[in-house]
Amino acid sequence: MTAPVTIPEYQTLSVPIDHESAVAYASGLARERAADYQLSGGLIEQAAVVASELASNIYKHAAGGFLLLGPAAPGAGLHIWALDTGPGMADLQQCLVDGYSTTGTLGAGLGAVRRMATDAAIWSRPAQGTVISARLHAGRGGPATLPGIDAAAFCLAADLGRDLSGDDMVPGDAYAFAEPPAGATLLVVDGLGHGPDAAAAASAAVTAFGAQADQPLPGLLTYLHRALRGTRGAAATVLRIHPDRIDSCGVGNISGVILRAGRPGQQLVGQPGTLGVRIPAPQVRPYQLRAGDTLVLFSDGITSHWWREADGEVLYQPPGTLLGYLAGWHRCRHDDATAVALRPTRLRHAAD
Ligand SMILES: [Mn+2]
Repeated sequence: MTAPVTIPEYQTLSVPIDHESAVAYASGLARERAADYQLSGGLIEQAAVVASELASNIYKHAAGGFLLLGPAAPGAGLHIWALDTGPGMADLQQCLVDGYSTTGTLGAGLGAVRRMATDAAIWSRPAQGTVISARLHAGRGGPATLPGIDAAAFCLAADLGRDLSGDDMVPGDAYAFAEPPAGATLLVVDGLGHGPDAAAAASAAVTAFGAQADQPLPGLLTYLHRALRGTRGAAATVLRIHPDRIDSCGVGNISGVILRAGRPGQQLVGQPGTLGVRIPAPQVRPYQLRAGDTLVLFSDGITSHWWREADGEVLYQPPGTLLGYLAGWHRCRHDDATAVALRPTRLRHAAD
């Protein structure tokens, strides 16, 4: 018997729906995680029903797929993704209406998902597959943090096979949000390599970030660098969200891209270096992020320049379905994979 593994709060769990028993397993796991993420009573049961409907959908109608379960970051709540590589759905709006179904129970299941989730969205392409993103938030109207910004995130551990000890399934990546008076701040970190030593470096960065997130970004990155001495080291980017721009400061291979009007606009530029080992004098770079733009930060467990292969339509997707697409179609399974997407939903700066 292996020792129970402590799941970091930022970790997203992946459940392959490859057998009928996976439906009950996914539902039970959603119930557990919903409690971990401060959902209460009725919402815990609703999370279990949503996971059960989505998983049984995949089992009955898709050639193969999986559920992702993680925090509805930032803030309290559960984010469930259903990803399948089946034929896709011809008419999405119809599929979200109870009673409509192309193949038996599909429509009814999705209607229940839409009613029970705080928000639910679907992206589907014939012959490619389907992403369903469903979030259950503790409060009405979504997360209390990051007002005016739709945000989503996942952090998946490398999938190295079934024979590993539990520790190897802890991600060597991490992300964290903080809301200091200086402005909402985000960390994405990738501990070198994968496995327990990478996880220790990533976790040390999250702890240090929580303690000093109110610092100016160069000071914050330098603090993280010192906190990671003695660890294996990490790549990391810290972002601060201002009303009229986003400031970014990072070392190593955390990538970022801003999608504007369905096209990849700017890519975020970092500096060479490794936190905990050697970093240059940190530089802050400002970027414009307008209402409707989407900023995606991601570790190297997501294929670089994924937007070049993406169907143009997917680049317009909101953070939930966009990240589901990345996790389903652009993830390198042998490495930990983290992505965070931010989209301002209203104008935050009158002059812009
Ligand atoms: Mn990596």
